[in-house]
Amino acid sequence: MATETGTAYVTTPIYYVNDKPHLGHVYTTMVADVVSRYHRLRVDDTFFLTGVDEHAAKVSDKAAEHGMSAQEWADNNAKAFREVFKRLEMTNDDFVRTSSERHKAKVTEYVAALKKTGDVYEGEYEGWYDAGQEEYVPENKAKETDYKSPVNGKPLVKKKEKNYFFRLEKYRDELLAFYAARDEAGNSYVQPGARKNEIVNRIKEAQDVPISRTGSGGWGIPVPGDAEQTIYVWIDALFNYLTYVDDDKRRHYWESGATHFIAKDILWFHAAIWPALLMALGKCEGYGWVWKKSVQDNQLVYAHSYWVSDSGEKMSKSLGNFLDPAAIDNTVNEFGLDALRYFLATRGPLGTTDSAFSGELFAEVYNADLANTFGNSCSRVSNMIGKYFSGKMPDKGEYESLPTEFYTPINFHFCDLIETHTERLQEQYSTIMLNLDLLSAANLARSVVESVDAYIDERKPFTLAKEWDKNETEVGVILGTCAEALRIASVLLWPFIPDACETFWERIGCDYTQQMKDNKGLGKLDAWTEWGQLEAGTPIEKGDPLFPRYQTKD
Ligand code: ME8
Repeated sequence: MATETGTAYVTTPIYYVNDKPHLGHVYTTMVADVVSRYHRLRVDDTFFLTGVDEHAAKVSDKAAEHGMSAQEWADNNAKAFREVFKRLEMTNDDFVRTSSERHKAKVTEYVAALKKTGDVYEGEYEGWYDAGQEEYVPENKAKETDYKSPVNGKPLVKKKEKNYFFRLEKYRDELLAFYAARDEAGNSYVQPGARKNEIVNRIKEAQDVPISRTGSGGWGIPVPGDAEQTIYVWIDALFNYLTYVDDDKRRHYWESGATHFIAKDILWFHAAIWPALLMALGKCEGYGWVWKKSVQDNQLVYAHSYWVSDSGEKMSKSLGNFLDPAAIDNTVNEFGLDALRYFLATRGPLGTTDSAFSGELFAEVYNADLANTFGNSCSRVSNMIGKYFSGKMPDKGEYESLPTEFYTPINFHFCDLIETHTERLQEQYSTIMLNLDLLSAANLARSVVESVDAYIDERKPFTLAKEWDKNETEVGVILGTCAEALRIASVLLWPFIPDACETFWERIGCDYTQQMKDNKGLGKLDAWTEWGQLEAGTPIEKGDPLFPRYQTKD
């Protein structure tokens, strides 16, 4: 059965520009990048969006501290984010800036529409405000944490404001029904599923939320019809997922159901307020598309855990304990971009446990998973093909017609490899990828490489080659099979280590990189994982090691 293909929309949070980017931001964007690359590899028409969130009070405060206008400060830091993402070869299709005219105009339209239906109304609000997070904390939560910020521990401030509200309470039942329907379909809206109960309980008690503030000094989007009020930064920010795809060319991405990657800190906004806003907007004239069935069925929020420092604290800008762009740059210079991408995607806090970033673990994973596995196996096989077959792909034969001794239990590794030509492997990989289990997807691809190594160790082509006249065919079958299996592994590994895979493809005469360029960046996962595409006689280049082994310094 061929894997279903279609359209994909992948997003990251838009990051505050009060300061420079750090590992946390790079992480979420990297994960979203790997997933976007997977979608493109399997021919999905993909849109990957990241960007920055500018209209926060902490941005204008920080700008004032530095004697700059909020816009100048935002411009500088937006540039820093854009540069880091470019340097890390993120494949985002656009970059959100909430100070862009496009975004501001659309948000104004959405809020005006919500005012018209009465889901946004004027009122007064008093509550506990977390200035660092720019959000109100409900009374019961505030009490639990002794009226301190659950994120940075600073005291919460009692604040009273006249402002506009969103009727979240009205959407409680619709939200709960939506959650239940998704659970029933076996496709939880909030993932990992372990995070869901807390949200559902909180929805049951949800009250209307303020969506505007006064005294922003003009930094923000004015509430339509009331220039004294500015749209609260969180509402402004959530709408980015719509504003950048709200046109005839891009709307189908939204309609396919977005995959929103975030960390657990901002889950409430994405898990409750965001779908409720969509439900409300979907009822406004001309906006039925924002909450159509395909969105309700497929949109999801994946909330990962935190990178923490060695002492277990969350890495954050305000705490000043983050791995900054310079440190990230050093890591890339030392190990290569593929290594960083691979490490973040496979050893990061994707599930429900926090991860500590350690240089030691990084080097260990690099050597074990990349240098000693894929890198070494590619060198080993191409070196032997160079030595025994003058650098030409040997004839690996048709596995159906090979001597039966190849099927004995002793040769189980060979059978493993042969199975790689079936659709099973590719299907398994796709299922895992679509479950966003990146470590298992990478492990599955690596298991093919491990089978190659085990097969070589078992059959010992280097020993067989000593009696060349007798064993030439067998050595050819072994090495040809290995080269073919490595080709398939490289296709599956491409979202994680694209640079190395593209180099390898060039060396084995596969024009996949060119094919992707010619096809709007889309690959052909199904076709490329079919067994038997390396033809006998194709030149196989040796080249330098793809991942030179890292020697630990004392
Ligand atoms: O919250 N570990 O922006 P933000 C893992 N503008 N991920 C981390 C992290 C860490 N230690 N620190 C940050 C905002 N992140 C809002 C979002 S979206 C409509 C508006 C990542 O700059 C993670 O993705 O505080 C987290 O959710 C995000 O950065 C918060 O970035």
